[in-house]
Amino acid sequence: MPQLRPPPVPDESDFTSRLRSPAVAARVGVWLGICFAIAFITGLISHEAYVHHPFIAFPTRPVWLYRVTQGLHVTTGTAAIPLLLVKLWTVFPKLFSRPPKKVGLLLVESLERGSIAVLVASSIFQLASGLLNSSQWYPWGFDFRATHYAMAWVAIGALIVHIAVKLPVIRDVLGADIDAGLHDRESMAAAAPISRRGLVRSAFLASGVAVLATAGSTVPLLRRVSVFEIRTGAGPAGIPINTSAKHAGVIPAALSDSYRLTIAYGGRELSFSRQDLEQLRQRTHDLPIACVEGWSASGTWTGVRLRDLLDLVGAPAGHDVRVVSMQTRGAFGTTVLPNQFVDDPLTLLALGLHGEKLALDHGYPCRLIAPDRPGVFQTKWVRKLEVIA
Ligand SMILES: Nc1nc2c(c(=O)[nH]1)N[C@H]1C(S)=C(S)[C@@H](COP(=O)(O)O)O[C@H]1N2
Ligand SMILES: [Mo]
Repeated sequence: MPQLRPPPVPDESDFTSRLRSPAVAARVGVWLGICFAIAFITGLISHEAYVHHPFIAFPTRPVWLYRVTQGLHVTTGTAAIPLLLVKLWTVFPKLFSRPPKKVGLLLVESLERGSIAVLVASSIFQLASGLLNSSQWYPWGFDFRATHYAMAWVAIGALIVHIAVKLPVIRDVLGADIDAGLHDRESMAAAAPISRRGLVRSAFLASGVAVLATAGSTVPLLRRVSVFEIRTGAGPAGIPINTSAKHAGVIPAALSDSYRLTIAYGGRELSFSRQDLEQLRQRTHDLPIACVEGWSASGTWTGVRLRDLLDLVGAPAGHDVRVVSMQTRGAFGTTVLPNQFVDDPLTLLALGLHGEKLALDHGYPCRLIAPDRPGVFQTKWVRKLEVIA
């Protein structure tokens, strides 16, 4: 019987392309590092906007801050995907380098390789889970936000170790011409179909295309080239919809004549029909909806200032408010609005958008709209506002 042998494991020296050079890896790596740094910082900001800190209050101004940081987060994450693929391709032969014989060197190299393994795994996880999340696809069983946040620290930690270890090489190859050959392996002699410069430019181009294809969800001018972004601009009043009234299961309750908004503080409760709310003093403000998934849109909202409503039940400033919707399924039926948003004069219980009655899918009879707040907390189909003692 012929023996089945596994194919031989290649050696680093079997990879001969001139393109798989530290000079290429470092140039792509710089931009990858910049993307990761921006995504990390804006991710921390998003995390802060989500957790309700009793001591560090998330600011309510500028009203567009979360819109910009979250747009940057998703854009830099998207831009990083082609860069990471090219970088992994250039350094791939390293996987097959023979370990050094000396114990001291072996220890250093094990640490280095360990950190790279962690970096590669966490980077792929971050970019893949982020991409799926921004395309509103949640095929996993874990809490996306908690996992993506924890992995961000792992990735950034491993990245810092990686840069520190590679600094001498990075300095050398970035200080010289891309074709100078510093730190190249001896086997890198084969001709390549494109130049090193060509490969680096292609990586940047692919990254730019990925950005243009997604950034239309935040930058209106880019909308027409954003082929991946089909949600933006669709939806009543030109604003996309996240969770329709049908999906939330609120249509009968939202359209019912017996609809009342209840406002509760201490033992006091007042209730308002939609007509009652329309009789109160109306204000109009331009405020964005900025979804964590990266899309955002400006709206001109008309409605009752939240603070005015709370004054009617005698609630003093400085209290958080529980915003309860008619939605019974899903995680975002009830949210808590921190007091700095409650007391901000721009925070509205909106009844209209762009001069029209609020569409059912945008939260009719009324929805919350607060400045500089992640979209997910801009609760629609509100039925109760409860001042938390
Ligand atoms: N009750 C309720 N309100 C909600 C949601 C929801 O699922 N249920 N989704 C939120 C999310 S994730 C976003 S981005 C905004 C989007 O508002 P829009 O659909 O009017 O654009 O609504 C928020 N309000
Ligand atoms: Mo959202």
